[in-house]
Amino acid sequence: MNSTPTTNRQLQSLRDQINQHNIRYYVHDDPVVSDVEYDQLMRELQRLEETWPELVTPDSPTQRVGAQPASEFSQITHRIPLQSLANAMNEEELRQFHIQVKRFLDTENEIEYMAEPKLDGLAVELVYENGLFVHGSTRGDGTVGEDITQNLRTIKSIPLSIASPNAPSVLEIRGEVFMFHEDFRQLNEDRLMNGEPPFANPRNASAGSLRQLDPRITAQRPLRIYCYAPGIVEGVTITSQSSFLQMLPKWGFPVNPLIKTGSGIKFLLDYYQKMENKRNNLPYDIDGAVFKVNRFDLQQELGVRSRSPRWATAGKFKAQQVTTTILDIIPSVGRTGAVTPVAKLDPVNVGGVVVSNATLHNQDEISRKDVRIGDTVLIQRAGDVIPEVVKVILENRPEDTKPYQLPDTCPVCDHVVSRPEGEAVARCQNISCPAQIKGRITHFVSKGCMDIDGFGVKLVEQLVDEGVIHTIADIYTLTQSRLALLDRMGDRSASNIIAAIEKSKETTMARFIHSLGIRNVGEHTGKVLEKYFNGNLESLQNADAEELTGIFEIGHVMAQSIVDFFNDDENRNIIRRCQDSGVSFKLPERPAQQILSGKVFVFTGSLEKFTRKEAESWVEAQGGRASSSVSKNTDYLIAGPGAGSKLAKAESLGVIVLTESEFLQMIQE
Ligand code: 5U1
Repeated sequence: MNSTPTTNRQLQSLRDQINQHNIRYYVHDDPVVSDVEYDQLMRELQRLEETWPELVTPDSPTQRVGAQPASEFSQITHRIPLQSLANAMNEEELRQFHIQVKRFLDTENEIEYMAEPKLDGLAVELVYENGLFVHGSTRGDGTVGEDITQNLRTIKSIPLSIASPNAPSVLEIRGEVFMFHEDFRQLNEDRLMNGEPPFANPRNASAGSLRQLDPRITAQRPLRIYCYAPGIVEGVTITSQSSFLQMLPKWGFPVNPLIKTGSGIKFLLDYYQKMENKRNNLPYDIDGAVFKVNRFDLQQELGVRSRSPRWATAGKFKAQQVTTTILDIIPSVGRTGAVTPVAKLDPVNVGGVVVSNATLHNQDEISRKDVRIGDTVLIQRAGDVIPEVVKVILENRPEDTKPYQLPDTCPVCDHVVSRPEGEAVARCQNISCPAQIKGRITHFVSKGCMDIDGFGVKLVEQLVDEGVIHTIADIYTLTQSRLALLDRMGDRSASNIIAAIEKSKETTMARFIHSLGIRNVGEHTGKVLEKYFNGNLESLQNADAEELTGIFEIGHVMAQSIVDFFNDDENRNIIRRCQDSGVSFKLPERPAQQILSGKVFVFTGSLEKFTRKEAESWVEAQGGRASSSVSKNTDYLIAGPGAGSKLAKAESLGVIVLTESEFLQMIQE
């Protein structure tokens, strides 16, 4: 049978009606048809599409569950990384955020913010090209996520095509996938009826559902999405977070109805307080409130740190607390030798997560709280932070308890444990302690470091316990045949691990520095050092504390840790062995001629001839560095009209001050 234009129109009309009903239901929470009427439209569409399969379009509502089960998820590199949010744990930290924003922007004007509830779900990215949903991914490590397009297509609140005729040609949207409490309760009830284990909480249920290899299973899970941020947007100009969130429902995307804009610290504190009061009455889990500087140009100016933007913060709510009993206290030894007492608890559910360990931090904390084995304690869990013991319920203390004292020898290697003066942490002094070795290697191979896929804690433990590896350099001597000898290790896994080790060899100096586990040196410092030493590890190894403290963002403690680390012959030897095995660094790209090499610039006031972002990128392209604050290390302050405290400080420090025109002339020369 041949289709006719009438059939085509009929099909399109049905698709439009169903899409509009989805938007009424999921975006506006205001359905205008009953479930029965909606189902009738779907059935009619299915019937017609079965008759004319050549007329089925990829964005038809019948095409949400089409794909066959996959064997694994492929990876997607986000074109703009999905950053995480810095946390403000209380009102004071929220005030600090506001102060820092104003200081950074060097303004006395009130800052406009957008406030949103922080959903406890899973961050995803949706990508639309020419109005069609083309792929979607998990956040992953922020740079690379998993391709879960087929699963996201099954979520009815995600449009498969954009409703509006003037949709952007490219639209990337970030949002949170989550479940309503009521849907979660029903899902668990059904699972119990079917003899399946229930999910611990809505977040786990959402994560488990999104990571199904078979989209037909995901389709049965009551997932929702609220969208909250743009990635790349082409074809329309949007200037603020609030205008973006206003556009989203017009394009068919659900946005949390509790978002609000307002100005100043009072707005931030009021919203934070209101959301915390509302928290237990909302139909879904939230664990805080997100605050973003509203204007995109100001967001640009504020820029990003290594993982989180300066223009946003998550105001986290107070921790959830419950009581339980301490069954035992076990000292645990970390990669720096720090001995941390861990309370083994009678497992207890805290806000949907079963907790069986809590940190007791150190001996001083144990003594101050007088925590003993057998005590009933109040524990708390705040977000992703390790649960901790808040206090002992003394009324419930059994009779024969004894004060707890950490052992003075290492529980792993029996070597002496000592506590340097003025420090709270006791450390095992044996750098060959197996616990430290395992900790250092586990850190080295972890995701944020050398990112050796498949090299988990269990494998590290096996390899160290069997004496196969002792240092990070030994990782690069592993062979497939040696790995295959390990218990529960197949040939295929061994080959995958060797491939991942090989892949990790091409890295960056920043990543490698972070991976070495130098005390007080994290990911961001790795980047700072890479930039300063221009990818030359040799120069870093030979730098003294004076040179290091001269680098913006490197303080005395950090500088000393770095010097101590590289003064150790064993550490140098391990690094050399890694390099001999092929570990090499991609050099940061720089132009041949660098007229501003090593020069530090600060921009202040309202710039009229160029944007701050442009100026910063010119400076960086010529080997200089843009900084946010004036210090003795600043070489030039570029002051636009209305420059305030930074100008005064620069003058007092004798920093060269240039106008915008002088700066332009300088870089053009
Ligand atoms: N509501 C909301 N949640 N959330 C999470 N907004 C928001 N923004 C985020 C994240 C990670 O990141 C911004 C940096 C876009």
